[in-house]
Amino acid sequence: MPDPTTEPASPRSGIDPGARPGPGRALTPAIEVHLTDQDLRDALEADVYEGLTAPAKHLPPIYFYDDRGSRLFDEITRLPEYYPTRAERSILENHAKDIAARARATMLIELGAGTCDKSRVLLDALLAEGSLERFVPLDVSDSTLAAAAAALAREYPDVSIHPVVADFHRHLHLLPEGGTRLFAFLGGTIGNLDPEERWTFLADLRAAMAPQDRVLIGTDLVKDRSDLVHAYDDTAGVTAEFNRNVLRVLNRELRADFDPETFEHVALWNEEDSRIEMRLRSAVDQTVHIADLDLDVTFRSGEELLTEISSKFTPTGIEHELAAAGYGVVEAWRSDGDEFQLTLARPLGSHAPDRRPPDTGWHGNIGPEPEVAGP
Ligand code: SAH
Ligand code: AVI
Repeated sequence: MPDPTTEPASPRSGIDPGARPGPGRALTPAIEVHLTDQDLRDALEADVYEGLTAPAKHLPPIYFYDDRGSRLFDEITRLPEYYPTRAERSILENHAKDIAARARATMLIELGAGTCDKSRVLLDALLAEGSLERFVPLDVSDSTLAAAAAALAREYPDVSIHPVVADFHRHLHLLPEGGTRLFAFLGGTIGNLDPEERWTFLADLRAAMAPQDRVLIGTDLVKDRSDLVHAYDDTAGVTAEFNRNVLRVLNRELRADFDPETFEHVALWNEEDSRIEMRLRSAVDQTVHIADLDLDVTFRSGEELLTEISSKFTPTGIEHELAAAGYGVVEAWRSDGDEFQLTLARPLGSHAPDRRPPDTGWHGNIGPEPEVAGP
């Protein structure tokens, strides 16, 4: 997201003219931009107006990730309570060779790549496999992406690094084509989508995939409620700051006058929908003015604003919903303590299904548990 307090490492609104493609390329890779500042601004205005005038107030999680929000998320991944990053990394470290052998990808495309920390494990394995030519990290956060791409270009001089600023809800059909592609959607970010968004995302991706392409999806698994809640309510208060950061984004981008300190961080387990919900609870009766929308928003003391869902899945549910969206599971791997799963899937049939199948939640317990490779 645009952040006037920091100078982006690369221009957002077009291809960096200083970058040179090909082996031995310049250290600042060209950035392909499908999400301009104006697009993001239009979406922000529409989402904030809709979400804050709804009877149950809500905001989409995409707006957490300005420069500060991306840094806070990076801090979260190192917290003792936040197990998903460590669990996913351990699966990658144990099985990246196997993933690379099965995918044989010439191009790795990572959706919601962030700092690309874990991508390196996949890049190393695909290089060792001898197939990799190009890495395409995609993210909405331009400054994080630019910094990650510059570092990767230095570390992997033989790989063409091609960063893309885009929205994975809208721009999957615009991704680079050709060769054999491995799409990676790591971190459990698919859990931040509600069931309908997930199905649309999977169907859009399926439509963009060629028969030889594969997708690797990271999903957090259902587990003990207290471990889940602690992961989203750490003692150092980093997740609380990450949660409140969305209010700072609204203050800066839309000239709102939220006082973030008057909103308490809430992380609760919604058993019925199998998801953690992050909310911000107003500690007082208050009215917030959003100047750029010419909007006053009233909060009663105790009223909550839903800022993020983080769905937790079962292996069976994952397989079932992938099948419903036109994918077959190639193989799935779980972390030692069964906290997290990585699933490698391939497109089935000649094209994706064109309408939503009834009632397919990823957390549904339908049918027997599938075979999962051990750690
Ligand atoms: N994949 C990394 C980062 C996860 S954090 C990991 O596993 O650690 C989620 C990332 O998705 C952030 O970098 C955020 O900027 C990005 N993101 C969120 N919504 C997005 C969207 N709609 N389109 C593209 N990127 C998005
Ligand atoms: C990016 N995403 C998978 C994180 C999650 O766990 O849902 C975002 C996050 N929110 C709070 N902590 C981490």
